Amino acid sequence: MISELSALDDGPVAVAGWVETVRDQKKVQFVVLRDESGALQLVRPRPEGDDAISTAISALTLGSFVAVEGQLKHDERVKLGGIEVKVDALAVASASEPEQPVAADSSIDKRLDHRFLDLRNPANALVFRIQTTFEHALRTWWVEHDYIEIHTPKLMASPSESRAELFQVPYFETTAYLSQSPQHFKQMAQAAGFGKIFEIADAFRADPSFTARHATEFTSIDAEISWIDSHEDVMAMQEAVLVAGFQAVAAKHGEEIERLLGLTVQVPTVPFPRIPLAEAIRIVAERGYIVPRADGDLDPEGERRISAYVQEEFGHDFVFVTDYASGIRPFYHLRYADDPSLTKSYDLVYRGTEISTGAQREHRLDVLLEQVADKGLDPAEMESYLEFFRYGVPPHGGFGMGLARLLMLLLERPSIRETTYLFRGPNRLKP
Ligand code: AMO
Repeated sequence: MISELSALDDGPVAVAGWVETVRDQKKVQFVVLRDESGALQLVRPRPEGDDAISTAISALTLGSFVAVEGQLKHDERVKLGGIEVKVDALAVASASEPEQPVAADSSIDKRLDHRFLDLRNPANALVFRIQTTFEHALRTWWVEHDYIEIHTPKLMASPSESRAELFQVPYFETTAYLSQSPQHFKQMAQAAGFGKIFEIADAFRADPSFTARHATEFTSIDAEISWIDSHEDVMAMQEAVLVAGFQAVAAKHGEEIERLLGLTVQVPTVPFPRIPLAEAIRIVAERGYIVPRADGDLDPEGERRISAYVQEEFGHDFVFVTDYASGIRPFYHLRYADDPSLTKSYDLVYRGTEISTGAQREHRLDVLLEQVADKGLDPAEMESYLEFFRYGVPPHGGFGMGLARLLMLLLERPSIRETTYLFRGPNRLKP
């Protein structure tokens, strides 16, 4: 790998990568070669009357993948890492067409059309190294805490969240739905006595919006745990696992993130601030913003405002907004015994945007059936879900969190299009 060269002594080496620039001068030819680990200057003094190698270098098109043998030389004057390789042999594995369809300043749509070229940009590829480290850290935390990893089906007989935003697919003689969330099956794992589970997998929403934070297919990070006293236990677990993820990213990529993205990773402190929704609405109102939603939920501007308040007041990037009204929460959220108008639930807002929803779930079948009726839902349609509650189930709760949203906010990217490997939206199914 190119990144390994500087540790080697001068002498023969073999490297491979794609051509980033060519400076085809009269006396000497320079090529910048890049692989996934870094970039390297290749040099070749031009022989009188040219030869096969100098002709091949002159003919190189940007982006072509080439393999090179040559002599490594340390030289402080070389800006790119203080090393260069003098070319002895060069083979083009696969030539690029001469015109590259995208540049760093192309529109995001153009870049996504040619995502594989866009991802050759080291800053764009770094997002997915960070994602790998982050997911690995979460998974490690859960595995070390005895969680079971589950893989739930994405083809469903009934909607997993609501009838809205639902993709239907022909399924032999019937219709299937694409899973909007593993909600049902992570709860099933509690009825199965698994105790603590997690899943990192795709979720689908037929959401027609074109915002920076909505996709029709996204990676959802989900966890569910038994024997909780309230949503507080879920929040405590979620903040611990997030800290593990942030610590791992800061340790492994902190320097590269500074260099390529100009950002410092802030590992959050625990506990994250918690503010009941009614109080959050009051705080932003006192600070001049009346949330315009009739249903009493925070709108995106309200989320930004409460985050700004938390940042000023507590110096924290995260806030758990808790105790949502029953009217704006799904039927499965557990309601307070002394005030059934409120649920034991929360949204996690990070730097002004909701990244997660969590709650204690209603595990008592009789109460659950009342809440199903209260929401005007048809219990017959939910029979296979309700079945999980007929033979005993412990008190439980969990959360779902959008991976791309979190990365967008962490890395200060303008859209989840930048932090999703291949974005899917209402008018994007390719590549
Ligand atoms: P919710 O619907 O709030 O909750 O989704 C949880 C989190 O998933 C992410 N998300 C999305 N990301 C990108 N594009 C979308 N269209 C999109 N929709 C949702 C967000 C959001 O906060 N079952 C519950 C979770 C639970 O209670 O365990 C649920 O799905 O980051």
